[in-house]
Amino acid sequence: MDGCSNNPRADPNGPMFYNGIYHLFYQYNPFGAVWGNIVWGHSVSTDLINWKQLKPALTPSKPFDKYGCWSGSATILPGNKPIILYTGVVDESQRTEVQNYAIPANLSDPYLQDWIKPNDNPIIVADPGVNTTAFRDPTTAWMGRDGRWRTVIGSRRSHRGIAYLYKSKDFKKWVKAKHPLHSAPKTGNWECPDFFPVPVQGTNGLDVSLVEKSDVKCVLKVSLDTTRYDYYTIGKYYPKNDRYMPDSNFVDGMNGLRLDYGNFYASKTFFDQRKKRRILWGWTNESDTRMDDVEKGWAGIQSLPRKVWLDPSGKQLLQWPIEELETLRGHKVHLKSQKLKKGNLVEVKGITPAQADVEVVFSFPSLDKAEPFNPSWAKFDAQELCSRKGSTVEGGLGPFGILTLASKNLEEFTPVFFRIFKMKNNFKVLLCSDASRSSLKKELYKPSFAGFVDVDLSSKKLSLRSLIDHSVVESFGQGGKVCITSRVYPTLAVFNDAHLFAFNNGTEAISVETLDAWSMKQPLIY
Ligand code: DQQ
Repeated sequence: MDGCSNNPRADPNGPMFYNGIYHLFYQYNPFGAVWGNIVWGHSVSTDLINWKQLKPALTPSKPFDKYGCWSGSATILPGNKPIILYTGVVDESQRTEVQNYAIPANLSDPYLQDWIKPNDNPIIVADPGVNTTAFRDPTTAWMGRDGRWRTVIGSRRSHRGIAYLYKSKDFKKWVKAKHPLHSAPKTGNWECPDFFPVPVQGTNGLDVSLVEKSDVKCVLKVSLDTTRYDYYTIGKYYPKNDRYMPDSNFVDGMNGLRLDYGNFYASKTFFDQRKKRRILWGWTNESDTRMDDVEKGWAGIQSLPRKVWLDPSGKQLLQWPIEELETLRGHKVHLKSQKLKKGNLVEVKGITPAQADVEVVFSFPSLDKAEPFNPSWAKFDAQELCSRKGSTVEGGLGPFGILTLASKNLEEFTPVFFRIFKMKNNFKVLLCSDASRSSLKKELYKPSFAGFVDVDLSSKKLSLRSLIDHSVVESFGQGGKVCITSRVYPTLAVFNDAHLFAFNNGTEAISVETLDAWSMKQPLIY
């Protein structure tokens, strides 16, 4: 799938909290449902739920951004002054990329509707030897203890992905650091890098200026245009030589950890000073065709805002939908201690399944019946395994989970489920969000997205939360250890004809310990 062919609303850009208002900018084509004419769309909110759409903040108009205002970030400078760093495309044939800045025209306008792109732009052009067509997406800048600003720009040299580090004393004159912040062979272009600190303990977020602190870990996320997924490593930033090193148990590139195992790309975080948390947004692109998008007149949505922090194990990040989403919860139903034998299907009635929030805890009496993991499957990644095993192929322990956006007679359904495999010395837990049966429509991308959940099964419990909203199912396995976003386009399971079930197709009976499901109200988009 080429996500780039249909991203009129795409990468989140420059998220920030400023004077009581949340700002979200995004890559946007104001003239159509396909990618092109890229401007910075702009929306504001006081609660991250209801959004007011404003006129675009940045549009191509100057020689330094004539062919596109591409992705970038916001930084709040001392004196409480926001500034945007973004990529400008300066010529069409060569697609030369440069970095520009923009500042609010009127700091007393609470919405910061007008932005000035001063004429001393561009402020960063590619140094000799740097690939000018892969030189983009500057990060939120931070000031080191030496008083110099730093920003990271994504790039590549041949197949080596590179995060260039640029430094400045005044935010205007930038110099490339001696070494990149980080780079890795055979990973391809690094789009939309994101670099931020996380406390070793607790769920709070930190301002990016704290990357130098000794008691924090740092996260480097890159978006790989070869696979169009977002990968991250966790490690340390070494101020002495201005480099980031992933800890030894992390790998760069496509074999590394993913923020989301589904439709989720070009993501970006920001530090929310208001609630001392770090919030992540990703671009959830469409899985329908370009023609469908033209017909709909739009394409591309933002994921739900997610709080992100370090798992106590230090081995991965955790993500959870921001608590404000719970204000949209309406009518609730609750199931308890519901036993599901092989083949059982229980409908969750009394809520609106096309727009719902579902939280489930499953339990099982033992792990004995877990299906042995065939060594020949070792060559499969989670997605391949999910597409072979699916939700209907009988297993030992699992598949069990929920069927979202299901039509009455199950002609269509998007199952989100676990399968547990027995390995030599431990277990492998697969979480799938399988779009393969999601729609009777043929020309759709219907992947069996999946990830492996690193979980201790001694409690014999697994938990799942899925947020369902017509064409999107965003799932969080085991408290946000594995997140999967699927875009699906049912033809029968729509509005009041959509159903929600809990199911088990494993030989071991399992129990729905608790299931809470809410109808979700519509936020205001105005
Ligand atoms: N989208 C932008 C680029 C970025 C890409 C262009 C990622 O700045 O690298 O619309 O989706």
